[in-house]
Amino acid sequence: METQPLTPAPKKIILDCDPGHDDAVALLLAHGNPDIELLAVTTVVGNQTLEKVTRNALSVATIAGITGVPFAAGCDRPLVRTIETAPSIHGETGMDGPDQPESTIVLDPRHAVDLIIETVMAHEPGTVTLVPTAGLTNIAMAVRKEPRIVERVKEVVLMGGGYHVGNWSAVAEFNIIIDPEAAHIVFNEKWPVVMVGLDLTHQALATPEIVDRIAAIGTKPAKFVIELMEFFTKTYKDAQGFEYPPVHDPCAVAYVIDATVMTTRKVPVDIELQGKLTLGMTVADFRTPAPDDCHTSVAVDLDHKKFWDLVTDAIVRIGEPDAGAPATMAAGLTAAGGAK
Ligand SMILES: [Ca+2]
Repeated sequence: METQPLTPAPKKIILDCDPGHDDAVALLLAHGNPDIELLAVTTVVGNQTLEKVTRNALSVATIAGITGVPFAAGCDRPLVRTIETAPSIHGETGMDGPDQPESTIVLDPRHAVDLIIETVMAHEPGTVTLVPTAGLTNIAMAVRKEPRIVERVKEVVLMGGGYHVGNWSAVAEFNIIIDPEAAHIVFNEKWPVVMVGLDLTHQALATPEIVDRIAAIGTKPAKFVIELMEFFTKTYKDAQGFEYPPVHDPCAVAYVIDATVMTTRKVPVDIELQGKLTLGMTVADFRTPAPDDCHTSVAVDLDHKKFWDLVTDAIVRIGEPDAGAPATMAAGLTAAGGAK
């Protein structure tokens, strides 16, 4: 019998995102968690324009001290529909609230779609997980340009949709409804798809206890998250009637780290493209038994404590990065940062 290695190899992911307050937390979780190897970060129009969300992604990278990971910008509009952004939730910058540093990180010159394809094809089959936390335009384009990625990707763990709840219409979630044709492509390819939808992410509330725990970390990245959550709390209260904001996107990263952070159920899911009232609905078929060829599953119940333990642990591990800007770091580090 082979002995098990003490530490399993980190899980390789590509994060495709539209920062975005919760995307920022997803990026911090992916960077700070030792079980994740962040291969690439790609951006796509969504919460704000491509230009804005890309700038935001680089800002987060600067704050968190992420180096050696390619960042690439992708599609600046959906496949078919006109651009729809979410300033009511994320503000005019897409990440309103904290001051954002001007990033010195240089974007990878490749289009995000090419970076996704090249990264997947360069790694062993079955080792790369795609984690989209935005509209699925880049992923759909990648699979159309290089269909072999379907066989090579380990699974697609996406934040989007909801089987019993919508947030951008009565039945549709933002990431799906902004580019339903792209979602249709991604859900209908025969790779394993885990839909971490609103049913799950509405359990990932940043309660005052959670915010206090993050504040107690005392570092600049922690302060950044607190300022994000302050803004997010207000907009989620005003625009969606939430007492505490649901922090959607890191749930998908958390699932890759430790699948026991949530329960899932294998059910067929398809995307409504025709419905006058139901465009972008993730139609989940809960009749049993699920067909043998069912390749989609949906997230159901979140272990709230385990999830936030992962997030806070990642922020603690990130510590007080020097952000690759030594000229500005001579002064201003808080004493609290040294304690972690
Ligand atoms: Ca997002």
